[in-house]
Amino acid sequence: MTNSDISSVFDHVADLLEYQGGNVFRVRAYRNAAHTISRMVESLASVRAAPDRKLTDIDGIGADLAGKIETLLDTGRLPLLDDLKAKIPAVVFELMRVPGLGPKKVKVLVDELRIDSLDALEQACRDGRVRDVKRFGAKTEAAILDNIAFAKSPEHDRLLWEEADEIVQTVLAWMRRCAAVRQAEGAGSWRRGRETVGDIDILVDSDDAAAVMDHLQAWKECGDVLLRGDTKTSVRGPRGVQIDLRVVEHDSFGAAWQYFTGSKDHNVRLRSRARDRKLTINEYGVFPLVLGADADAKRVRGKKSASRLSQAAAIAGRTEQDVYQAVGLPWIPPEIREGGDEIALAERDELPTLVSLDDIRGDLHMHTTATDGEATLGEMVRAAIERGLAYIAVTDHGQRVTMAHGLDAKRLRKQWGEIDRLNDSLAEEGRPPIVVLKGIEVDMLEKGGLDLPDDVLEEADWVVASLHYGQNQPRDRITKRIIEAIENSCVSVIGHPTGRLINRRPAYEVDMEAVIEAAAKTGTFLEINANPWRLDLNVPHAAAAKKAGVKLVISTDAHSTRGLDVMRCGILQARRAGLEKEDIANTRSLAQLKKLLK
Ligand code: DGT
Ligand code: CA
Ligand code: CA
Ligand code: ZN
Repeated sequence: MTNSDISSVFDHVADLLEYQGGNVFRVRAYRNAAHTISRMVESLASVRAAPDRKLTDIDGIGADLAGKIETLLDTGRLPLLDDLKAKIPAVVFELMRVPGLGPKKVKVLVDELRIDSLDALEQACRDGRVRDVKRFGAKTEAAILDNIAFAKSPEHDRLLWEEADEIVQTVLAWMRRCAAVRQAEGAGSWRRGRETVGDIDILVDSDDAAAVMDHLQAWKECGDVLLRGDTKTSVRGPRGVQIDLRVVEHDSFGAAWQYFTGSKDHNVRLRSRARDRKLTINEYGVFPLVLGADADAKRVRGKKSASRLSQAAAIAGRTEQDVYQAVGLPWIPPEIREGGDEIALAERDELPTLVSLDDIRGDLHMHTTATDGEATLGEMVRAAIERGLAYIAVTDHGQRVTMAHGLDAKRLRKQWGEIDRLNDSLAEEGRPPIVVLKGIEVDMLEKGGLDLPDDVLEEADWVVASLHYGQNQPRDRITKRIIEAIENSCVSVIGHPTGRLINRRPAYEVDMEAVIEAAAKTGTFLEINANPWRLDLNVPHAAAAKKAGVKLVISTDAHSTRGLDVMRCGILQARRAGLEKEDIANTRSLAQLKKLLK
């Protein structure tokens, strides 16, 4: 079990104990442990294995929790959680998936309204019965109704890309240990870098499909086998995710990789292009279109003999490049294979040169222990140097974010003093390995304005303005707050401009067109927040910003040193929006970035 698995088990336990009305200190202990573990850099397994370390050295982990961690590491289960689950009706889990419904509210709904399903809750809201429950009211009722629609959508029951990536990397590493495997790769939505992934698609080049499928089933993380055919098997992997494994022959690998990477829309368009050229494309290769051949291919699809038979006539199939070339196209990056204008662009040789991780020179949004970060200023700077960054901006929260002990002018200036001294000492060693910008993440206040005065912000090198409070305000109010910040000459960038949290919370109501227009007019940047839960701006908005001439900033919003590593998630998002190096401000050198600043 990974740290995040164990963290979510503890979170789950905390929820269920809270539902039962358990001891608040016990609930809090699980909650805190979950939080700490989710932010640890080292894996719990390695802490446990180290001879000179103990699990109980970790903040908030006493002997009892350490024992539970060991049980989880050894068995992958926690008897306490199983007990709790057995005692609590299933509807509770269903209801807790609704954003904004915690264990306490769920308990009231179940006890007082005898709610026994999500549908029943929806009906109760429609009937106006929820508003009469103590401490609920009409506004809460309306919010619950909205959030039920959100929770019900299958769109919100998918893995985050980063979670899927962890599984993909582990399963590929395992598959590559099998002697029968010539090549193993990931495909599907994971390869296209989608925000979320439904199931995981793995492709293997091998002559011995049975041995390859046996190897997958021998993986210690392999759960139920859902299906097993001659060349395809589907199994349950970690977190219950479905893994589809397909085994193909060497000369078909490129065709199969192309086919199973998708998207479906992209493939449909590619096939119709092939047809225009008297060709047919399938997962075995590209073939001359002869009357009846397609029907043949359908009839025999998936049979080994059939793939051999069709290979005799294949004009491409070994690599993806060959497949695209056979229909007169350059290779198209997976992130833009969504059935938009990518084939037209490829045809005209106008595919964008998508931004890549290597292009990034700086990270302009991060937190330290001065507010809600886990690492000190020095630790963050060192981690940024290790990651090869040329500059960073330290952007702790402004004073409005009381929960995070936000900075007032005095504490902020004190931090900036530390940053000055740090830059000086880095410069003493000759060419400084990194430059640290004096930044701040100010809050756009509910009533308008920012939570720190302009005379303070004028001293900053970099100002992120974000909207954390009053997210339920009407659309025009929120839009006005954001545009006001954009028009403030001190503000460099708008942080996570729509506030959405994937699978958890929809974006607030905002007129993005007006925001983009104002950003273009004033030369304010918009953020692509790289945190895998946020990825905010989303793809359509980021593409629209580019079109309007707005520069984007890809930032990690790191709250720990490990948090700096999510930059790659933001890069994938930018690539899917078709963004190039030129469109991203933090691909510039610091000198160029400063010129670009308004
Ligand atoms: P997901 O799993 O919901 O995140 O999305 P995908 O894109 O990974 O979809 P999945 O796993 O159903 O299929 C993987 C790829 O295989 C898909 O992107 C295209 C290809 N594929 C699957 N089924 C079909 C099909 O019926 N027709 C075509 N043209 N392609 C298909
Ligand atoms: Ca898939
Ligand atoms: Ca699949
Ligand atoms: Zn932040």
